[in-house]
Amino acid sequence: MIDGSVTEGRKVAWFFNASTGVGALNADAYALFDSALAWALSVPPTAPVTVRSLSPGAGQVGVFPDASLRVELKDGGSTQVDTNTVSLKLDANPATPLNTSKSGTITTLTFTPPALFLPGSAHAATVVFSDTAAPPKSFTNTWSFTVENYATLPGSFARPAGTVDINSPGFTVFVHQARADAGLPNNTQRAEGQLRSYLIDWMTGAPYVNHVVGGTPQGSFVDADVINWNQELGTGGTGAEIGNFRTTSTPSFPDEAIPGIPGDEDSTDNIAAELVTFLDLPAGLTRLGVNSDEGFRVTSEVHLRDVARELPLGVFSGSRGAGDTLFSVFVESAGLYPIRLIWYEGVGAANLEFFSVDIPSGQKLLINDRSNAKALKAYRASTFALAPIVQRLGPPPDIANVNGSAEILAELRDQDRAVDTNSVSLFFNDLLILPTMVNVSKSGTVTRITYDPPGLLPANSTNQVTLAFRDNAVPPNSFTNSWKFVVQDYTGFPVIPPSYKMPAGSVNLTQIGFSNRMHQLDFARPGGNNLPAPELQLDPGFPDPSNPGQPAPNVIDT
Ligand SMILES: [Ca+2]
Ligand SMILES: [Ca+2]
Ligand SMILES: [Ca+2]
Repeated sequence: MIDGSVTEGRKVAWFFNASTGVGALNADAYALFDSALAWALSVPPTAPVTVRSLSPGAGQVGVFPDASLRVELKDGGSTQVDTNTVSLKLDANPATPLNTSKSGTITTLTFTPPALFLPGSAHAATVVFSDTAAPPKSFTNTWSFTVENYATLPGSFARPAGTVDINSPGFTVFVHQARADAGLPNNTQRAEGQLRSYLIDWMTGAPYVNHVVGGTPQGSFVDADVINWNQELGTGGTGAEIGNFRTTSTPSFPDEAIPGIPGDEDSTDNIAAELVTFLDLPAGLTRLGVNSDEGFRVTSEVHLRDVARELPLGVFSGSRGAGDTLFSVFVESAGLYPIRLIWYEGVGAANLEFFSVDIPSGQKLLINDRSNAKALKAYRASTFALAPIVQRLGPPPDIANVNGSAEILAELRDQDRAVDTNSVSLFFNDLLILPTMVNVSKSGTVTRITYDPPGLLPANSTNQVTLAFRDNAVPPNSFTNSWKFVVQDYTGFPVIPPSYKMPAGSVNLTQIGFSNRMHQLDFARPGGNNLPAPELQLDPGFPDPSNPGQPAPNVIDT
């Protein structure tokens, strides 16, 4: 149609029923309308066979490593897909065996690759087919997709036999809540700083005070069943449930309050929580999921909380309403694996669900749902002694644009074992730094190591720091951490030459602060608010327009 409401090639029916008046219904009109619709929607004889759908989708990212390929072809108006001509290729290799089936006008091809796709790998697939025209017409479609960058959990991370208490179901939880008006940002870095007591409250210059109510010690809780937290189930909440698991879901999982929330300010905001558990994981591919408002991060590591060694498994960093993130993990061998989940919340609603996905059925199962044999079991207690960990490195690993005068920082935290502060050695760009140049101090459980490289680090230079230390186990465990950072290109920055330095003894160090010279005109400054007009105002001054030949007076109120 000329107004573009009907596209080219589409049939159009106009009809009317002259036997009824305007606005009156006639039973015959329904049949007339139905047949007109059926006629209008029937495929025109010239319509070609088409690709109706592709899975994984064209350009899709984060494709599951165990994804199958699925293609749907649709018959045309007078030509059909010749199912004997269909072939599929994956990365230039024939996709065989290819399962082909036809139902109605739809031909469906499916292929399950014999092995998992590698983490983060890119792939191209091509489907080729012909129609039943004489002569037949051939069609080729190529598309690409990228696989999820999933982690492989090494067998060495599993807890040794007998070191996990199988009578301790659930999770060890620590919850921290900053003051109600803290306005904390939503990202992993904030949550880690808040949980590890190095996020500083600018109002006090000290770490944020924890406003969580209860716990032994304060903020420390046990959650012995499943994680299905929702702030609305806490004191004063609306009781409105959220996420995949609710009282009304099948099976029923009533939402539960967040431990310690609302805190002593009656607030449900600015929360961070750490959940530690030992998951009973089968060998092979496992799919985990977190439903969160706001973000979360899941890691594994032998000595949990070590930022230098942790293995990231899944993450959502940022703000969101209750939403799912699914992530796959390849487990080398069955065992009990240490898992750390951190979760954080800014303002508004707050929730957290931790689940696995039954891969064949796609069903979501809350972790540690002991009523379901398919659910992963979680245990909260282990006698395995945790070594001291690296909790902060500066400049952070792999960061660019670092100030050329940066100091090196490493912060270690004792866990079940403590750092032997006499064992610390630091290498900078492969040179051992003299112990007298390295500052090692210990306060409580935190060992702080700093080193200030002399002078400026070269612009654009890549610098490597290696830190080695031992703990107080008998015999001691040794640890080595290396990280790199890149210095900013400061070559174009203005340089203050050494000759500008004030001669020694010429500055009175008892007179702190600034000297100010103020000048105010009682008329509009010639040249306005642009240099050099203000410089001229200060020296030599403007002529006084009302007193020719005299400099304009300074009218500042002294
Ligand atoms: Ca629970
Ligand atoms: Ca829920
Ligand atoms: Ca929120």
